[in-house]
Amino acid sequence: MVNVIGLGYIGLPTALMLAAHGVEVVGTDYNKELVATLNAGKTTFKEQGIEELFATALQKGIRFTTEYQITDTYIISVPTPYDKFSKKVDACYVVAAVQSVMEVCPKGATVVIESTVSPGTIDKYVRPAVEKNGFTIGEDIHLVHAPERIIPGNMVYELLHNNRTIGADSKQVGEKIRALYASFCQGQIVVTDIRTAEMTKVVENTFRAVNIAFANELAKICRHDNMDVYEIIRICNMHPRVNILQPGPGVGGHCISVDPWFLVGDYPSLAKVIDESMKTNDSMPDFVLNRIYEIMRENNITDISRVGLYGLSYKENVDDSRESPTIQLIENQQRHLAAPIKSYDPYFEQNIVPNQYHNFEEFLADTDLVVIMVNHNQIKENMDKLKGKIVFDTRNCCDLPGTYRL
Ligand code: SAJ
Repeated sequence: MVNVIGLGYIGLPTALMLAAHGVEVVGTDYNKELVATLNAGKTTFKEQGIEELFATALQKGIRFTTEYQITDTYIISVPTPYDKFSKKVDACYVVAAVQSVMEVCPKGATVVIESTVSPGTIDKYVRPAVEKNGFTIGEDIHLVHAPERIIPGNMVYELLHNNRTIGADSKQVGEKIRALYASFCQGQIVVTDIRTAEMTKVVENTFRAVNIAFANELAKICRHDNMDVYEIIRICNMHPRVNILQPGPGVGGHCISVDPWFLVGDYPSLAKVIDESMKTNDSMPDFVLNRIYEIMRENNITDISRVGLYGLSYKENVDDSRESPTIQLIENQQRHLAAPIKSYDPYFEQNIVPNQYHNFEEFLADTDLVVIMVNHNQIKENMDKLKGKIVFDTRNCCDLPGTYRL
């Protein structure tokens, strides 16, 4: 039996996937409400294909509880927050989960850590906590790091098809866990050591952050001299060895906007390109805000209450607002003591920001300048409703004539 600890964005789909493929699974989370919701047969977030997967896993007997189970395999997928000032990862939840496992696990159990951690975290924090407990690593308990790679919006497909990395102290334990993941994962599963696995995860997200920053920097350069960044990227990408990403209003989510800071925090004098890239990405909500003021001036809009931000999530077609550029923009704008700009997002029924609308038509009726912050399918399918409005499209998804871009 596998006990999956932490039933959030990664733990829940992983637990469901294992169960759906015939592995006996118990999911544990300390949040009673979350466990009650799952036990009532409801999922806790929206994601393509998750309902069907949930139904199959329930059929196969998955259970949810707040208790840690006595078993030989644990998968830990608890959050790893980071300190915004020191830029260092806080492994407290991971360590606490490992400590709770040690209270119940039999000798020789394997603990797989899926949570993203900065390189060296397991050596620095997890091993000492285990040893302090009198456990001998490799005998009483085995540690494994199996970082997740799935992308919100396409999690179910990616769980099945992505290649994976397993970091373990011994080949034998690595192979055992490889076999467990191979119960559902159709991609290649590489077995390596723990430190390497930790580093690969952070490097993957850093690669993407640096490349998005490059696109964002190009957008700023092109804006400065009135060039079309999208046309330039499109043409450059026709070169066989060039593949530039898309500029945007900023980088959100709990991965790409966070993980690269771990490297900056740990290697401040070495991680220069990464540091500058992160700063470039972080500057984008302000860049958008300045551009809004510019477009308002150009169109004689003097009242910010006639401006509306479409999209509060960090990217298209997800209900995840972690590190959302729109929320950062609203927070920055409010520092200027103005009333908060109105916003609307079909994925958020509850208020998450002040002056949030819950009806698309009402939002449009009260808005002269629509700022597309997120290219949800809803807006792409309703572009005709923006006719007659001034549109500032930060995602390059609107082809109405006169649309302003980054
Ligand atoms: N973005 C751009 N321009 C682009 C691509 C993305 O501005 O060309 C923005 C998005 O709008 C969003 C942010 O970047 O705000 C990040 O979005 P994303 O779709 O690139 O990635 P995430 O954060 O949803 O998921 C990433 C993935 N990592 C990589 O692609 C290397 C995913 O595979 C990881 O599992 C996940 O981080 C994670 O949990 O680490």
